[in-house]
Amino acid sequence: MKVKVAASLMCADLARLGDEMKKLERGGIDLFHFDIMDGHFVPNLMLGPLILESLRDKTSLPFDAHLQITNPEKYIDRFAEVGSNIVSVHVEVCHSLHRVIDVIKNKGMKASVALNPATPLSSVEYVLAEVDMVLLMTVEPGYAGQAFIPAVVPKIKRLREIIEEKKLNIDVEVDGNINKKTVPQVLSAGANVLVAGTSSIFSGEKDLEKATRSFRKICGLDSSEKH
Ligand code: S6P
Ligand code: MG
Repeated sequence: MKVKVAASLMCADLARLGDEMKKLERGGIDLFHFDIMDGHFVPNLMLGPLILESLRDKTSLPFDAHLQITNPEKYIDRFAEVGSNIVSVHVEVCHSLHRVIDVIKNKGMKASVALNPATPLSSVEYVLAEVDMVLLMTVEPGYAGQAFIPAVVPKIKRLREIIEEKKLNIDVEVDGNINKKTVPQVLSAGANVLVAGTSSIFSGEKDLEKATRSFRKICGLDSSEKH
């Protein structure tokens, strides 16, 4: 599977998001990751569909919307309208997972299911053939800047084995404290979409384009390659 880096925009300078996106794009970023938080499924409040809408014409790169909200099914249409390309819903809050996945796909978007660190892989076993991506949280959702939960590494490995056994074509995204130290572990376990936040590209380096390029090198990617 092609390795891709997604920039977590909640970690960027929110007053200059359009400019930040240009720098990330020049540095070779593959996707823009938006964390939508409702203060209910997670304790924090963050972003919303209007942010995606206002940034949609700034780039042609895919928008990866990570819904950390209860009742995600109520908002799928809205996230389609504002130009999301991939929508992740948390299995912990979906009672009718097949239906939500259908709605996402019928709107022409890629469907992804997200799992908290302690949520077992069995929760997605029966929908695996329907999804384009599985997002494994490597921290508890809610905040940037948390410590990596190593128990997720064997879970990534097992998920990749299941995907291969079933001959499926599914991206495995990992989210939370993905940095120089954890990249080798998650890549060798079988993750291929890496969310970059405060522990990598947004760690305070002034030059965001350069930070993106160096992180891609750590991930074994050459920022000059076409994607
Ligand atoms: C957390 C959210 C994440 C964070 C990202 C931050 O709820 O889903 O996408 O924004 O993990 O990265 P870092 O490197 O600060 O952990
Ligand atoms: Mg996220």
